[in-house]
Amino acid sequence: MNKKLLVMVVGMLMMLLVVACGDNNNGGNELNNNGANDVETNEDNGAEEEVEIDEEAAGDAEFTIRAGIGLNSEHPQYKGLEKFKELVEEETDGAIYVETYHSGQLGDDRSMMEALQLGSQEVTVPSTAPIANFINEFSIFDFPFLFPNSEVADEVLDGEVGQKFLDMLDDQNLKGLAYWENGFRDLTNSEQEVASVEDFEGLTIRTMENDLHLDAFRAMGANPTPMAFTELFTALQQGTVDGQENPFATIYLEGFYEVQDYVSDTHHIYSPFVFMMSKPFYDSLPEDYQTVVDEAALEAGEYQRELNREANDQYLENLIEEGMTFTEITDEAREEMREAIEPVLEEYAQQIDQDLVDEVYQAIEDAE
Ligand code: KDG
Repeated sequence: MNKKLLVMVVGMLMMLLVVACGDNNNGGNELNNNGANDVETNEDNGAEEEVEIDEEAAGDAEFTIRAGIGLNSEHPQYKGLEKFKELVEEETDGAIYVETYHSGQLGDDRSMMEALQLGSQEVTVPSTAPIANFINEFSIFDFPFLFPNSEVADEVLDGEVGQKFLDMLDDQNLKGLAYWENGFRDLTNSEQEVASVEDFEGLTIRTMENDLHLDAFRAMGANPTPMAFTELFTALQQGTVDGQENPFATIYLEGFYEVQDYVSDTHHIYSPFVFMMSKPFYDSLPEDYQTVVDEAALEAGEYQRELNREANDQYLENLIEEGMTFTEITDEAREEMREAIEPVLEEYAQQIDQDLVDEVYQAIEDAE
C-alpha cells in the first residue's frame, strides 16, 4: 500500500471511530431523558454500558441513585419509583438525587441485577422469578397458586419469612429493602380461548426466565419458552410465541391487547416485586441516609401496591373494550391446573429446601 493510500485509510478509520463513539453516548438511546415516554427500549438488553449520571440534574447532590425497571412509565411500578424519588430527595434535602428509568432502558431484570452487583446501577425492582437465577430459594414465591390473595401475600412478605428471603440477597452483593407488587398473573394468547387445563395443549407461551415457570407450563401441556420482558412485545407481534402471562395492568398498559386476542383470569401465580439496591452503594451511605432509603422503599411500596390493586378490575374492562375475548376460569378448572402442577412443586420443594417451603406454607396458613 502506498503512503497516500495508507493516510487515507487511517483517516477514514478515525472518522468511523468518532461517529461510533458519538452514537454510543448514553448507551445508544436517550437514557438521561428522565421519565420520557418516547424513549426506545434498548435493543441489546444484556449487560449494559455504565449509564452516565445526568450531572446537571444531579446538581450538588452527594449521591445519585440510578433506578431502573422493565415496565413502562404508565405502570404503577414506575409511579412507585417516582414516589421513592420524591421521598428520598425531600428527606435528604437533595443530598441524594434519584434518576428513574423505565421500559428496560437500563436492561432487563437480570442484567440490571448484575449491574447492581457491580455497582454500575443502584436500584432495580425485579419480579421474584428472575431473582431465582441468583438465589434458588426465591422460586418458592413463584409456586403456582401459593398465595390465596394479596392481603395474605402482604402479611407473609412483610413479615419474618419475607425478611429472611431479603437477607439472602446480601450474599449476592444486593440489599433487599421491600416487597412491591407485580400481581396475579393471567394468560393471554392469539390462538384460542383457554378455559381449562386441556386448552394449554400445544400453546407456545413466553414465560419469565425461571425453571419452575417453564416446568409448570410444561406440566399443563403448554410449550413454554423463556424470554426477557424487553423482547416480549415483538415476539407476540411476530408470532414467535402464541401467548404470555402477566397481570392485567401489564397486559393493558404495555398494549399487549394489540397483538393478543384472548385473556383468561388464570391467576396462576402471585408475582411479588423486590425493591433492591446495590449493596456496595447502600453500605457507602451514611446511616441516616440508609434509614431514609429503607423507609422510602417501604412507603413507596405501599403506594405502589395501592395503585396496582385499585385499577386491576378497570384494566380487565379496558382489555375487553379493546376487543379481547375474556374467559373466566372456574374454581374447578383452576383446581385441575393446580393438580397438574402439583408433582412439579413437590420436586422443587425437595430440591430447594423442604423445611423452608414448609415455613412459607405455615406462614401463609397463619396469615389466612
Ligand atoms: O420491571 C419488572 C419487569 O421487568 C418484569 O419483572 C415484568 O412480570 C414481568 C415479566 O413478565 O417479565
